[in-house]
Amino acid sequence: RRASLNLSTTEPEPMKITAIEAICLAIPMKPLDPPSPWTAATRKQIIVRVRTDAGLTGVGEAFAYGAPLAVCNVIEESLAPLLIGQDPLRIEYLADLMHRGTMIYGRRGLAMFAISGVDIALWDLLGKALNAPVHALLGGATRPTLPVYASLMRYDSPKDVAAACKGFVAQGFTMLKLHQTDVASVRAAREAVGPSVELMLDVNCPWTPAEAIGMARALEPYRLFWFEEPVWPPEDYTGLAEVARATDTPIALGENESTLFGFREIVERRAGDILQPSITKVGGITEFKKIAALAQAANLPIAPHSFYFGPGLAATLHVAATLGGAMPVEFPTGEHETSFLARPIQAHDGHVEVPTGPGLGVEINEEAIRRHPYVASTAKPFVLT
Ligand code: SMN
Ligand code: MG
Repeated sequence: RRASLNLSTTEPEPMKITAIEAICLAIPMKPLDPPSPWTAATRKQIIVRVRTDAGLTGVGEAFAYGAPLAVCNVIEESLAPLLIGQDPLRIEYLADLMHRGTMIYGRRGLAMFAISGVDIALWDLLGKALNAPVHALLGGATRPTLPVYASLMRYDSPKDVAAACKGFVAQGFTMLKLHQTDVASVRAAREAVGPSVELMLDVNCPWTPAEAIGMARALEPYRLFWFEEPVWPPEDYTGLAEVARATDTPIALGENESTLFGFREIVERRAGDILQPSITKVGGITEFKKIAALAQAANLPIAPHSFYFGPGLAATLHVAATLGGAMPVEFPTGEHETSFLARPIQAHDGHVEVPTGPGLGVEINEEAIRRHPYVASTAKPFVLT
């Protein structure tokens, strides 16, 4: 059977999707030094596989925070029946089917995470079918490597933050993002790394706009590269716009928003300075590229959210490679006991190579699937604020 784009009615039958699998994993993290209260939650991972009658399989990644079984259920019970029997290469059409099929309970959150995972797998499949890397299908990479920043977990004290920062700088990172919510930790980080390392602060939505403005001012001496999601709730774009106007520090936001229309809201309200769409949450590669065009028209930079280790990180790199611009891609810190990629994506000197193989250019480590099936009782949810 031909594995190529086929829109003609006289050509042989196009390939068909035969199965969609969502695989929930719970892979413990290797201990961090200093330790972080967040490592337990990072064990929960989801791999998506789209199988076809041509023998080709696409792989994707979905994220779920505390509810991976729910995301896997949306994929297997709700999305798979829509897609099985369809031509996998008609991605726009299939994305539209998935968006409409989950409309009444989706649009943002777990159902959109599910769509994202399937969409990423469809792009991997398209690349494999055409023997081309995903970035080539999106218009080509602007460069072979991308700058990344080390995204630190949360630590228990300013002393631990300083030690962690020193460790990541020693590994070659020149940009670090903290997940602390206090000024003392930022001061300790700046003292530990000196003036030439860029520091970002991600507080995950704790404050009123007035409190956030107070914090932004208190943090100004430490010259943050950006201040991420300072306002509760994340979708208070009016409040975020107030904070953005009141400080010279760039405000970054968007990892909790989904879809082109969600980002249109952010852009229209001028809610911040740097957009952070997340490929496993916004609707996958298909939706991300539309958001990228919107950002370009609004003249706002994108610094992709990607606290991902597998196909989700690879997908981010392929799209980010086509964007150009100076913003770094998020690179997660911490390491699973068994990587779920056969060859884990690695950073060198603060950069990551854009994968070059067909599709996403990554391969799943089957051993991780065998050894670490999801076990609900051992996993604690993220507590962000
Ligand atoms: C984040 C959230 C949860 C876990 C790790 C990191 C974060 C980000 O908001 O990646 O920006
Ligand atoms: Mg964040």
